[in-house]
Amino acid sequence: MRDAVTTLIRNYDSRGRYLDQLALDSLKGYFDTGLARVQVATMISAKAAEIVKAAASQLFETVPELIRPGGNAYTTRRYAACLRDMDYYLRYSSYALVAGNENVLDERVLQGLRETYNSLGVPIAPTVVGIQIMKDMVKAKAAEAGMEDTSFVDQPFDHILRELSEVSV
Ligand SMILES: CCC1=C(C)/C(=C/C2=NC(=C\c3[nH]c(/C=C4\NC(=O)[C@H](C)[C@H]4CC)c(C)c3CCC(=O)O)/C(CCC(=O)O)=C2C)NC1=O
Repeated sequence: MRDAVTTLIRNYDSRGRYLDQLALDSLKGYFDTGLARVQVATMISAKAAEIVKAAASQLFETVPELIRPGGNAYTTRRYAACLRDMDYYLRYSSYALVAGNENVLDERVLQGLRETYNSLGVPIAPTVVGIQIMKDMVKAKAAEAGMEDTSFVDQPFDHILRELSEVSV
């Protein structure tokens, strides 16, 4: 698992170089958003259950077939599995936000995920919609809490969306 600082140092060390201006600018960007990253992660921790529940109901309103007979989230077990997956995406996104790096998502969440979903018939397009809804909710809550620039919140969510859909978002 890596973060913004270790990734950068690793990069420079592999070339035997001192940190240059580019490196220091990128570190400055990370530290400048550091407090905001922790604030958003704290907000996510406090409101995770609420966010997952609200995002799931919005998803099921948008794609009602999912919870009808024959839908992948139909039956209590699969409904619960779907909400649990959404909770995974939210929790690991909060880690990646603090780390300022998406490596934790690659290692812990995304590895083999498409294959698992395909073999179980879990549809990827609505999963993407669900993650997008959570991203928008987190950003809206951060803005409500008075945060002016919430653009850094996009990074982990967009990373998952990109990897899942394998198209640029
Ligand atoms: C921490 C990393 C991690 C991830 C990401 C993860 C995902 C994950 N989701 C699964 C299943 C599932 N995932 C879903 C999700 C959905 N179905 C839908 O229609 C919706 C679109 C969507 C919710 C948004 C469902 C319904 C299942 C159960 C499928 C089945 O067993 O038939 C499974 C198969 C095993 C199981 O049921 O637990 C895995 C491994 N597991 C992990 O350990």
